[in-house]
Amino acid sequence: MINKRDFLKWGFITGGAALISGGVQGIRSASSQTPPACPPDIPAVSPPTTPFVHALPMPPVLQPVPPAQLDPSPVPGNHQRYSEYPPIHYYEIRVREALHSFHPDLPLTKIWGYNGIFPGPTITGRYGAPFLIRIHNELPPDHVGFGIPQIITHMHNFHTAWESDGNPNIGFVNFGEFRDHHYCGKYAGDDEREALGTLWYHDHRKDFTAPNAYRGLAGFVLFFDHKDTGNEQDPNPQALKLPSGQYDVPLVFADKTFDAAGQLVFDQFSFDGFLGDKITVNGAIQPFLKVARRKYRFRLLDGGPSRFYEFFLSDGKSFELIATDGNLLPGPITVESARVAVAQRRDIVIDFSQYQIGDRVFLENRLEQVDGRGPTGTILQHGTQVLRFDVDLEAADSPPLPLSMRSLPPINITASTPRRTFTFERTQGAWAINGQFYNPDAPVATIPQGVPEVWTLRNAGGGWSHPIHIHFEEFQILLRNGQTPEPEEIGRHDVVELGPNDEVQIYIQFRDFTGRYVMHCHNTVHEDHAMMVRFDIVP
Ligand SMILES: [Cu+2]
Repeated sequence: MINKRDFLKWGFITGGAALISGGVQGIRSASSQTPPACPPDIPAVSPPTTPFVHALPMPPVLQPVPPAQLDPSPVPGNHQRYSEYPPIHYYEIRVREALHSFHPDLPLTKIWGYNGIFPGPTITGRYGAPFLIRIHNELPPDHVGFGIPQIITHMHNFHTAWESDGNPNIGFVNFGEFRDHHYCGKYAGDDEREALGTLWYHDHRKDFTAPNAYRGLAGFVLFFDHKDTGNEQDPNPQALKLPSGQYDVPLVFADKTFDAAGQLVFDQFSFDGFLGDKITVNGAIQPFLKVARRKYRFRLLDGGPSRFYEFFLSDGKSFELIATDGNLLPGPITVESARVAVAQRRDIVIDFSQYQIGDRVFLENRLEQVDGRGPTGTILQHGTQVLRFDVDLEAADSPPLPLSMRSLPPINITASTPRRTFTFERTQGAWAINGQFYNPDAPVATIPQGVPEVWTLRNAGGGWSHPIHIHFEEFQILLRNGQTPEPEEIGRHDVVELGPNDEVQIYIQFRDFTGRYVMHCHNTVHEDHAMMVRFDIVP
């Protein structure tokens, strides 16, 4: 079950690093742990769990509340948006500590969840329908252990005015308090080519994003419009008729480590990043999903904190990539794997009609990663099976995938297009951008609204990978290491993987709203240790 290399690694992790579990701080000894039963790419301390004995959970859809319940709204900066984009729907979320079952073999785990669940309830909406969410903090104020019971919620990467964006420094919500977030529900630049479908929300509290999100503060946001309608039978001629309803399945991957009592373990003292030894899918360790012989849309999300994934079907069959970071591609791309860095989303369509009833196929992560630095670059022959599909029944299929989905907005670069360079590096044991640690009081760039820019994002090396996230607007990749991007990267993005020594050139513009936004590494441990900049958009 365990080879020498793994044992050494395991011994190092458990004996050499100070781990914090369930609010108790201390050094864990290897001898007190159950030997790992998990794949060799993961240093293990969690108790063993039986694979594929429980069904994949699906987070419930958040239901609206009567508007009167939420008036008057208290965020001053928001009032100007209300008249322009009056909310049509109102929601309320309570952030609570609760008990959660990650696996029937484990004792119940204390988590933090939006409405007390992980993943949080799925927020759904349509372009053209502004909405407001009131988020209450009901976390225990006397909390002990990793994480801080103070929250800021970021809806990643909705096109949001800055005062509702979840800026990591602004509007800490303490126990008993709430904050209203107002979402205009508009396309960036009022351009339907800029629609995003698969988004997510998560905690973004400065310095504590990694532990707070690791405790469970993450959920999906699914947005629809007249093309991506959420109805595979939609008679509207513009509708893309993508698999919908029970055949449209969001999947959030989050790796976690558990102690013998089933409580979450997190290493607060490694700035490299944190890897868990159990990969959870929608809050379950190695679940199964019964599928019909037809097409399914899966929305893959890497929920972090630090692991990158490359997903394959265990039998090597191909599938269709249809969206990157929530942006539908110009057309489906046939791929054998889907790679997701922390916070990235990849929408794929798997056609199970190629299987027979009774067949079983696994979703497998074959990307080797042995520490928080990032993937080693090796694609394993046999990776970690994270989800089993059980082909179980017949069902009517959705129409064939459309050949064309959403065209890309144009790129307009001239000799006078402003250019900026950002270098991501390790400095003094922490993480810096252009040699500076995050300073929320000083913008590194003051950017004129509506002017396209070309940014160069450089990884200064050292063997680290950084998934770089820019708030508010999506970008297109012009060049990766001097080459035009591979087909999988031609779409619009809000996170780009910056591998060791990579240099990526992007095209971006900031429209519609002025204000304070941030760019940061979404390895949330790097983010918490200062790899973030503030930029301001000015009229
Ligand atoms: Cu990083």
